[in-house]
Amino acid sequence: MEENRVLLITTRSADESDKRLFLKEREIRSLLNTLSVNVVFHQSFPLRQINANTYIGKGQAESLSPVIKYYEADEVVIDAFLSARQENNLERIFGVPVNDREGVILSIFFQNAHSKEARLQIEKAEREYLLPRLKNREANFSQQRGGVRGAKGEGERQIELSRRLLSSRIYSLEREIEKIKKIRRTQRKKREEEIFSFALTGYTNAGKSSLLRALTGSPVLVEDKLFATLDTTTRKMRLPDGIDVLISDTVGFITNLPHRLIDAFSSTLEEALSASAIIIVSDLSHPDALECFETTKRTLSELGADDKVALHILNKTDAIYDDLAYYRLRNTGIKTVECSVKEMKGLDSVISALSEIAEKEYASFVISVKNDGRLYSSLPSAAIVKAEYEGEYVKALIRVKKTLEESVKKIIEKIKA
Ligand SMILES: Nc1nc2c(ncn2[C@@H]2O[C@H](COP(=O)(O)OP(=O)(O)OP(=O)(O)O)[C@@H](O)[C@H]2O)c(=O)[nH]1
Ligand SMILES: [Mg+2]
Repeated sequence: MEENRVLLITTRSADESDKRLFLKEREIRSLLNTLSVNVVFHQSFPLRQINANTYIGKGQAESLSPVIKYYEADEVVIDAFLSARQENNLERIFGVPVNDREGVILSIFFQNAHSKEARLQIEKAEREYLLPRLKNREANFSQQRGGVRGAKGEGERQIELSRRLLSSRIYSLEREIEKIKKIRRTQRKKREEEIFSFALTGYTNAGKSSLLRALTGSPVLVEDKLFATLDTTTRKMRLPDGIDVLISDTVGFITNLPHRLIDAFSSTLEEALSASAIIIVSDLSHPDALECFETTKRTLSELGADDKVALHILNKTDAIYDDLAYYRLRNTGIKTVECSVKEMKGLDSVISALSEIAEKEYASFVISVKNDGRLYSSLPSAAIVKAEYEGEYVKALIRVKKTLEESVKKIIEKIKA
């Protein structure tokens, strides 16, 4: 399929530094790259004031019309959040569909959503985004064409639906998502009691999935793409001291992640963030690793999960971009370890940090009971760390989550009785 030809507009406010601007442009380009569109022209405008009708100045917008024709652009992408009105007016001036940052991120999510739950969530977010824009799009483009939003043709089909249909679909999606959430919550509650769990969080492309794969040896999708992971993937891992823990990997964060998407992914995020401990993964090869870390912390705090952050993993030590950022990231006050998943270096320090955190939640005690098999049939095998036989007795080292200590001790009393 031919790539869509995109004209990209970025803006610069008076207080933005060159570096910030460079990073912003780099990021929107890598987002567009993830969608495999072809940026045929890029225009950066100074932004003194946001125009309520056209976001950028009307004159600025009009000056681009001939450029769009010359480059035969199929669409315009602007790295900003537009209101439906601004988008509508710009589309009329440009004569081609206009997409904003949210539209771009939504399309990536749409492209990368594989599980049923992720698809439901992204469909809901997309429909909510389209709702106020529906009329405009129908009026502006009676002839539908492709575009960032329509990379899969799905955008077009949705535009054809009436507003009413859209609303009722959003309602039924909400109900379906709620049902899945309930099931997840019940399953989770049971699991939480028994096993310690970690959640890997961090900026998109930091290497969360790579880490999960390296630590657990299970096949997980790793890609040099933004938002490669949208689902929460959970894997079991046995720590060297014999404790089994769960590790989850989930959707990455990004600066200016539209709130609608955080909401949309609340069900998968909730799953990850309910972990016993949260790990932040930083990417040392990112030109603005510090800002990525801040964004992650901010997002976690908006989600009410920042108090669970127990470990900071600095990944990609093989490709450190900025020594000062590296220094600062090592001194955030959070327990920090470093690694390169690519070179398989430092993983042992990651594992010992995980052990140290998990161990605190476990209680160990030695018991001596009759060797009649009842110990093994009454307790989960993972709870029995070591057993020595002394005549008709067995002496065992028991280790369980502190939350289970009382009930396990009661079971042992019964065995003894
Ligand atoms: N140089 C280097 N690259 C790495 C390292 N670890 C992971 N990567 C690469 O970073 C890219 C992103 O890795 P992922 O594991 O998919 O990142 P993620 O955090 O899961 O990303 P999302 O799912 O998109 O949020 C891939 O191309 C990896 O091969 C590392 O230690 N060094
Ligand atoms: Mg991932």
